[in-house]
Amino acid sequence: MENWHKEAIVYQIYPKSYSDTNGDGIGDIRGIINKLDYIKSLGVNTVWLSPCYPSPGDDNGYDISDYRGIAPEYGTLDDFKEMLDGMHSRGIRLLMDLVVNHTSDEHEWFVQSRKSRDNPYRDYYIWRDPVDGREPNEWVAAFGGSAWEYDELTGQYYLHLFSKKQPDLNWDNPKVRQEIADMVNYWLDMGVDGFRCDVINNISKDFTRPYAGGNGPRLHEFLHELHERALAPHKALTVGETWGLTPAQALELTSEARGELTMTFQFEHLLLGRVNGDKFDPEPLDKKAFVDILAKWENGLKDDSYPVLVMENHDQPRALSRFGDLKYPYESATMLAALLFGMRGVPFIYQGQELGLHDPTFNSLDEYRDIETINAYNELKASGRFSEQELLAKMQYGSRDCGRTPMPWDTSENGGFTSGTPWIKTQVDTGFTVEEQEKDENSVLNFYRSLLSTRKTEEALRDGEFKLLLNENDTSVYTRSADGSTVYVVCRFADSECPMPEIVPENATVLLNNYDSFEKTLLPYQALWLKA
Ligand code: TEU
Ligand code: CA
Repeated sequence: MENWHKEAIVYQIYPKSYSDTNGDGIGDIRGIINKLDYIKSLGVNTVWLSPCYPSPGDDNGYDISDYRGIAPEYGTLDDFKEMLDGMHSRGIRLLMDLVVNHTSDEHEWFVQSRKSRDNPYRDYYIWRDPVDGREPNEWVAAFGGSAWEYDELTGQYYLHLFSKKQPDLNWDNPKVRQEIADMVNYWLDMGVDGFRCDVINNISKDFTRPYAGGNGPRLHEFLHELHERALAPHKALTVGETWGLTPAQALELTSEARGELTMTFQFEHLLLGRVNGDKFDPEPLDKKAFVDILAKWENGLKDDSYPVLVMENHDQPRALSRFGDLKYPYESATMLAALLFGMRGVPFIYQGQELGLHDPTFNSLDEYRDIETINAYNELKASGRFSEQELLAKMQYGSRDCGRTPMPWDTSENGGFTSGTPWIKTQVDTGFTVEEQEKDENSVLNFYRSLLSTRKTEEALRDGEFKLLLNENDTSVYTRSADGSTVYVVCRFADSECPMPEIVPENATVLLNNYDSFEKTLLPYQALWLKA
């Protein structure tokens, strides 16, 4: 089906933390297979699976050592095919994670590349001579330190925008591009439906910039080529992970006529609550800006592109802890869902978000596993500016591990995630397990189910036009309209009541409500979808 992305509702699985079936403390593909009926029951029709390829695990699988295999800790290729069949027979499509800005340094290409300057794989990566005995430029890696690593053996530096175990591929080399296209075809021929494309706007570097980054001069050319060689023939869906774009740049990447990507994520609202976007530097959330930014993207992409609606993934602390209110966990988690997923675009729901999870508590550095967190802690500690307590508070605020602890399935030890020792701590809070929420009609889980089924049946909520009518004093109202039918989305983004805004029609039909009543007062964190 062409354009199936407009109907997609995506559930992201982080395999390491989903469900463990063999007691090694690591989630696995058989664990996903066991949960397929649960996934189907949510009302999603697409799964994005974070990387499950062989990897030394420096960055939990985002450092791939074999693009065509399945990590032994996750299972076998046969398990993978069984999972894919199980999804397809339930009407669920599968997006894999395409991590092609970099490989692991243990990938055979890099093992060869670093051997000698004239190795046939040398130009698969980005090697530079030292400049004045130092790094070729000032670029800094996302996980700390220089983006250049010196390699004794051949006397040159290689580029790594992430950890030094994640060398960047050289997309200017046509052989690299052909290898990637062949690999993409390999998975698509197997029946995979598309890809989430990791840091994809970095594949073409802009070396004129003072800071590390992509959006380089050949980005569009590279993406169009991949589209022609692999994606278009399979009608594959792609969603680009693209930080820091403007709506105009996003349109360029996703307009249908150009044939590059289907959609791109926009994360601008996820930078809020952080001084200059620094995840370890907290500031109070600007709630008005949260809604204004979402509206800006709705309006910016309305003509020729379909937005992505996201507030959680494996790189982010939980939305309830970031944007919600722990004194109103049900009300604020459901309000955030109604606010975001009432908009035009493809909903992305990260595992555990459907339970309204909040961040787990980390008591010491050794409870963390994430390379970014551990490196940031060590860098900040070395600066001598913070006490141990302040450092731990910073990590608790921004760590990616906040979203990576295992799914709490039931109230047994380790939440039923594993019978062994989990790879990272589990936190199981009363009321926040699948088992309990299944039984509770008024759970976040069941709210997500009704939200998603309402979205599917209301024409205006699918491709209808978005219009922001009000966003002030912690109350926002927007409409979605199609073919003469209009849905009002009304949200109270505060722990206090306020009068119902006058622009809200009085005699509307309630499609969705996180309280029992719809009267003249909007209650704390109340959210309504109303049909005029
Ligand atoms: O993330 C890219 C990215 O820029 C950030 O979201 C990242 O989490 C980090 O905070 C940068 O400071 C993608 C993946 O989602 C992430 O898990 C990987 O670690 C990263 O790429 C490298 O592959
Ligand atoms: Ca396992």
